[in-house]
Amino acid sequence: MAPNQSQTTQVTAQNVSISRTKDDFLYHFGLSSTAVDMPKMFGDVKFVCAGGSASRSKHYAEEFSREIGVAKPTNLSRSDRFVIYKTGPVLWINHGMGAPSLSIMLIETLKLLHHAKAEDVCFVRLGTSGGVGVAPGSVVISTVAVNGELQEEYVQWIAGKRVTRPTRLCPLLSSSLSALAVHMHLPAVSGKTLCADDFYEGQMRLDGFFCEYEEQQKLSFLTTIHSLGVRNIEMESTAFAAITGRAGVRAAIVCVALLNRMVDDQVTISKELYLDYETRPFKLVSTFIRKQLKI
Ligand code: R2B
Ligand code: URA
Repeated sequence: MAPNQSQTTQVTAQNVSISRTKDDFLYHFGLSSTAVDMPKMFGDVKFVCAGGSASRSKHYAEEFSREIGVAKPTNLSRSDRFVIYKTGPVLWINHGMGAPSLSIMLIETLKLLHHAKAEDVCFVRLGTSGGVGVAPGSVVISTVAVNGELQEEYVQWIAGKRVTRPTRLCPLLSSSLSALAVHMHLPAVSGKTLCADDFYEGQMRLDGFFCEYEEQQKLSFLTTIHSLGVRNIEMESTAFAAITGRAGVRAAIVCVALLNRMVDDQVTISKELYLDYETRPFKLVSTFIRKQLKI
């Protein structure tokens, strides 16, 4: 996993107009590529840690700054859509909920890293999810991301046509994280992650405003996906895996299960337990990063 000096890979936009443009405005970060010195500010980035909520990203960044002994970071984003915190060579950026929001964040982060001429960058999503046959609090390290049709694909519609992109996570990154989780005695499992396009019907919940299936059908679906190796359900993994894979950067997904969907639909855990659970992906990923970067 350590960046191999002889094989550095610069993040490079696969769009000639971006390479030619004088000034590129990253609208959802409120940052222009010429107003700030991108190589100076972001050229050293080696890890991008992404999570859904802005406050969780801030919390993770502040905790990491304490761990590595650097100043408490401030939000570098100039827009209220996303936050960006930088602690040494690690960025903490939120992506909101669902693939469309995540895709905007990832594309603008990749463009930012392109302008910064950053090299050998790894992306990690630290998130929450619904476990499938795993106990609440388990950390699920994704091996593969599948869409609602259980295909390892992220679906886009471009010019009125359905375009599919393969979902690619870095197997070495995932297996290294799994080995570290064992070493740290964290309750972790590795398995496939189902990416749904909504929280309710798309995840076979029985507690939505609409529901046209029975409990038996929900359980049958969850049993089927469990037998196919799915261990959790969330809402961004296919886009995350496909966009990073297409960009040629390594990526991993580490999500804590807030509940076991075989048992519950409602997320009713206490605030204290929620905070404890959402710290688990951070503990694993921050330890991993510190080992990799020797910081
Ligand atoms: C997990 O939690 C969010 C929904 O509550 C969503 O962003 C996800 O993937
Ligand atoms: N996030 C999801 O998408 N689903 C859950 O069940 C919990 C968190």
